[in-house]
Amino acid sequence: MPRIPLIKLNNGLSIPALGLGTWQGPPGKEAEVGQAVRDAIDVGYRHFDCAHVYANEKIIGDAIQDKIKEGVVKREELFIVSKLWNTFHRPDLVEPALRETLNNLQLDYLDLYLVHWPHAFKEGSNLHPVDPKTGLFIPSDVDFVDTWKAMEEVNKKGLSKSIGISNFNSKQIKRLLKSAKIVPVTNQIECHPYLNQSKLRKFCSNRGITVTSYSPLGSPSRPWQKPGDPDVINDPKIKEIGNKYGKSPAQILLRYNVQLGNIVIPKSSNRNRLVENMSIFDFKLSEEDMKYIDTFDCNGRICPQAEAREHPFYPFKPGVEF
Ligand code: NAP
Ligand code: SBI
Repeated sequence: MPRIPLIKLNNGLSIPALGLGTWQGPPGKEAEVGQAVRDAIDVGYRHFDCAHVYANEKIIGDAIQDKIKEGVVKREELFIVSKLWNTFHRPDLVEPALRETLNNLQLDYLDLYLVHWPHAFKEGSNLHPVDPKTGLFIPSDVDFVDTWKAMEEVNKKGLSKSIGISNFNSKQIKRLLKSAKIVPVTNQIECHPYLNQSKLRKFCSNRGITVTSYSPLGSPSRPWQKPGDPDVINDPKIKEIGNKYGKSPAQILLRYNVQLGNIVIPKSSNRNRLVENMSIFDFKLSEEDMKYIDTFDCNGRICPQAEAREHPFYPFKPGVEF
């Protein structure tokens, strides 16, 4: 079984450098994730990236509980991550949202809880409140600085051993750190050769914040993909590098991310590809190849959540450098 190295967080705890993504894209595919989590635990995954908005935490919880009951793994050997959705940013909603996630996952603590996006949506039972006139998400005016205070409280209560952020830009992190008592352990952001995030990675690293890379394979089955859109896993240059090392394009993309120093969370529901994706710790890309892959950077963002673009806290506004 390939060994997955650990990365030290700024609070002394450690996270496996590779975890399983559990966002399944289009509705109707939620059930697949249960088998994927069972297979992943069997083949050696210990880190699982979940979120309330993926609407599958109960299925994942069942799979984890089965594997604990079977004696394959103990709770303390797992690293379970979830995320606070945008409709629960109001400070009084943070602990109840986390408790609902814990209930679904059938756990009494998380290893890491993230603020999923810096911008908040109108509170209520609709996770995606859209204004029919504009097609844009209806904002809430909750400030992420206030949300973070409530995140610090759930961390102090032991409901999550670590806390972090996702999709925050450098300006937003600076603002958060001005009032934060607890520095986020990670910023989970999109990262792959077409968007290698060199500035934001350096910025985070200088502040003791790790980077967790999402969509590291370019999210080839994202629901909004159109012909001609960026498709990094099918880039012939990546394939050619793979041929040189006797590795697949996915393994080159994941190894690139790991060598940047990032934690990486590819999603797969296929047992062979689960093994393929974790078999990346037995080879090293040369400095020259790392630099070559760095040159593929082309601002190729594939996960912009564009329907939030008018929100004052939208992180990817044109003009915000990184
Ligand atoms: P991804 O991991 O880049 O790509 C997943 C896709 O690649 C799936 O269609 C999968 O299909 C395919 N795949 C997996 N391994 C493969 C291989 N070895 N060869 C060829 N194809 C392969 O995309 P993602 O799901 O967008 O990102 C990963 C995770 O990051 C998510 O699941 C989620 O947990 C997290 N995420 C977080 C945010 C955020 O806002 N914080 C946003 C996006 C994603 P099969 O399943 O059929 O193998
Ligand atoms: C969803 F559950 C629905 C839509 C959606 O679009 C943006 C990307 C995202 C997200 O916010 N986090 C993900 O992992 N995928 C998502 C999730």
